[in-house]
Amino acid sequence: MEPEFDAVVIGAGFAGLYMLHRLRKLGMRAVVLEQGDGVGGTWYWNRYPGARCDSESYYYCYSFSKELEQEWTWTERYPSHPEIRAYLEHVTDRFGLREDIRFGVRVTGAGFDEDTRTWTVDSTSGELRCRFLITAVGCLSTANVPDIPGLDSFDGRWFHTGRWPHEGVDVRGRRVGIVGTGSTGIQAIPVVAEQAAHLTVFQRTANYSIPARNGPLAAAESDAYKRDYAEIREVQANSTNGHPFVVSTQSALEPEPAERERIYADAWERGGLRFRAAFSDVLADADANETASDFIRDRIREVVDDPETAEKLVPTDHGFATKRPPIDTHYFETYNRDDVELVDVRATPIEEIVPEGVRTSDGVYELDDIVFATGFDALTGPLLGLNLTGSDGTSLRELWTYGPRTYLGLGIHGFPNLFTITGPFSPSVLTNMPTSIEQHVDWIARCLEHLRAQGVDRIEAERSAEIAWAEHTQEAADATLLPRASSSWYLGANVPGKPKVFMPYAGGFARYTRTCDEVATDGYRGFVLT
Ligand code: N01
Repeated sequence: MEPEFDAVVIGAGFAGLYMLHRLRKLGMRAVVLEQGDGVGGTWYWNRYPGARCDSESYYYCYSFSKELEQEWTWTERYPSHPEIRAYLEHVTDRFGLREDIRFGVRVTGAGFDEDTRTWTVDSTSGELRCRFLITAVGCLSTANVPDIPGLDSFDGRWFHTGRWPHEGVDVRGRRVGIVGTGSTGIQAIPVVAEQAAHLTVFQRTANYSIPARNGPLAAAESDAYKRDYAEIREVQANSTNGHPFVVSTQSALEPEPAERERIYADAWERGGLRFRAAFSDVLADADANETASDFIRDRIREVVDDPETAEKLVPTDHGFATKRPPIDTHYFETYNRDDVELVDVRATPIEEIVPEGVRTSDGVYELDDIVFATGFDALTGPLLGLNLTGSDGTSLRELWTYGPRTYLGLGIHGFPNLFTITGPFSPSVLTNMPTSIEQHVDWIARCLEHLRAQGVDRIEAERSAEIAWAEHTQEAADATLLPRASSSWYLGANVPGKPKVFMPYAGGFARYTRTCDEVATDGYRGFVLT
């Protein structure tokens, strides 16, 4: 008996929406299950103060529709979280997707049945069956709340930035503590400092950050982007990271120090993630990286008035951009305020949470609100949370006890007819996400079309292909400085007990795309089609 759906997609963020659109175009019966009450995925949940994208708006968007590109106009250089949601709402209605999305439905488990070659998906609204299961659950959607003793005893309120209350949080007149200084903390800290009576920042690892230089997008700029989209998309497609900027071909060690300083200063003035493209080898050569790291360290010392605070904020245990680099609006300047205090919790660790606040080895910090900007169980967390069971009854959790294994980040041996959009071992978080998402969705759509044309209804990654891909992924990471940052969430180091495996594919977006295309052209080499 045919299942009721050809495909079930889990998640209605950038990935799920575009996947649904493509499935519809293929004439497939498809449904999206979304646990939130609206579209947006990551952007549905991350509504903390200051949340906006670090990619620039003109390319943090879909490219599949030329009409959409022309009709939507962004208002700022970096899109704020409400504007991204408004864009995705627009896309949902523009392409008539809403009727096939079931909101407020959480997937609680799914298993593959070999006899019928179908997936049975269990959810909070019941069970359904489908031929293909497609995860569009994002890479950074499972909140990581640290297991600090005593949290239940806290008399005040506490929040995780990735599950921010939709009605907002009024911190006026309150003593707030923020734990974490990653991209999220660095965005939230200056905004919360403006509003709260007092802010205490609990920092474990000092971080590099580049000024975002956000501002309104003038009509002339928007018009120019719209005119140049064909060229912009071409640059993205041929890039290492899906961003439309070209990485310099010059080594950071080539120019005289004064000239190198001038190049960094220009990049600092332009702001944003493209700072790391100032030289070719910032992420490949430790000495080159040190020049960028030193430049930023000097800027921190220049901006922060109190030398002791400045030294606490200067990163020394990893090189610039070996962890995901944040960008900011007045982050370091915030520490010049009298009502902001920095606590180095590596020197004086958090021991427990008490009714009055946070107790470190140095004493109690009295607080009314605690904000955990402590990140995510990245990449594997959202997939493991689905409780998937493969063809022989093995759970994904068991299979990945020692870390993830995938083929191209798209398929998993033992889990036939499952596609994982931006899964582990694909470029995902090292790239501009919508670019990687579109590439995966297009590849999956092409694959499904191929299966139909061949009259087959089962596809499974080969174990040998998975092993070879894991080796290649490790080699690609080892060719960069990225695995050297031992506290990085790329490695899973932020979640206690998580296996340390470098999870994103660091070999470059263009190279990865070529590999995926070759695999398809070779009749889906490394997959078994039956
Ligand atoms: O999370 P993080 P994030 N005690 O893991 C600290 C994307 N993003 O939400 O570095 C004390 O980077 C932890 O310390 P350490 C982006 O890809 C995008 O900030 O592990 N501290 C770190 O300082 C980003 O990289 C955008 O030593 C603890 C912080 O909490 C990714 O999301 C905006 C702790 C967590 O930093 C994740 O960023 C925001 C503990 N027990 C995020 N546990 C845009 O593009 C953790 N920490 C808009």
